[in-house]
Amino acid sequence: MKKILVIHGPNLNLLGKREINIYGEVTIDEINKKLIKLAKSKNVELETFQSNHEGEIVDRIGGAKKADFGAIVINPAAYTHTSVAIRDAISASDIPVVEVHLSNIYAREEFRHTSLIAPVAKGQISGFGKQSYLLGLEAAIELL
Ligand code: CA2
Repeated sequence: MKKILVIHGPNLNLLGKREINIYGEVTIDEINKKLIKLAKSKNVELETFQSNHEGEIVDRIGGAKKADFGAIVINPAAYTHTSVAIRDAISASDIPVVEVHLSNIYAREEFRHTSLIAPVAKGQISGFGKQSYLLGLEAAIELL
């Protein structure tokens, strides 16, 4: 069976608990449940992973191909704008990576307008709330 890894970056564990005006009421568990349901309907195995630690995210990306994942969907959260380490890990991963964001990063503060990840991702989906993840997963499944 084909496998996809979904990675949630720092603070996304707080979804639905804080900053509801920006990110809405949806929780990470609800997003994961919807993703797993969509994956099942497409006969794809899905694993989800959230971390607040850059190195842990780098390790998961680096090990993804060996662990038989055919694609990654990632919301790098704040690391989108800062992490050369995550960018380099994606660049070296040898599998397609889809970048997703709940909010439209280009409609927010200027420091969010730059993604270090976008140039090494297959594509980016930004601004559709939890739907960004579902669209990202559909794109990743097509890329398998
Ligand atoms: O829109 C997105 O998905 C972001 O990746 C979310 C990041 C932000 O730094 C990016 O610029 C855009 C923030 C994730 C933290 O989420 C929180 C959720 C609830 C409470 C606090 C933070």
